[in-house]
Amino acid sequence: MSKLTVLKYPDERLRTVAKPIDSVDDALRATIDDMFETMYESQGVGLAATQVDVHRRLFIADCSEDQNEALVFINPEITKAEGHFANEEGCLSFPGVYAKVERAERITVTATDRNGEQFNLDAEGLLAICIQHEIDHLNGKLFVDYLSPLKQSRIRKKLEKEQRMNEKVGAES
Ligand code: GNR
Ligand code: NI
Repeated sequence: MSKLTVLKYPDERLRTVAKPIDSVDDALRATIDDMFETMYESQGVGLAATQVDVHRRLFIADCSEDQNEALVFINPEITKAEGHFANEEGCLSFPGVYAKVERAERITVTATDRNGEQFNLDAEGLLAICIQHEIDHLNGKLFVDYLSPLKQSRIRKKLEKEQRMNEKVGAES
């Protein structure tokens, strides 16, 4: 297993629309294992393949307290969405950025798991938010897209500045 690099906003590759997966094989399972290592090491509750520059319809999530409820979603589709709910979100592609986003409160999702079996899942709370956030990633959509242009431009400037500073530190050491 190896930790993967997470693309950071405003990297244009985060805008790629991911392609459906037609077979679940060992190579895909190896990518899934690397994604779990990356997500757990980064203290994330979800990670979309798009974020690690793999443009296939796949994401993982673990919204449990003890990091022991690993979920894999291949070719996910939301089949039912009810209610509205605004919650503070973060994203591993936006270090240190948090913003309130409105989502559906309860959803039903259908997807394929790491063994190639189809399943349905009803979700609410953080898991429901996370699933909607991850499916957005697979469509090239980011949580800041829901914010005002002013907030988006502030976030872009802040992250661009931080990345310039990180590059400078990297070059010096
Ligand atoms: O780790 C994450 N936390 C989070 C918190 C609120 C709403 C969504 C998320 S997902 C995020 C990890 C991530 O960037 N997934 O794409
Ligand atoms: Ni994210």
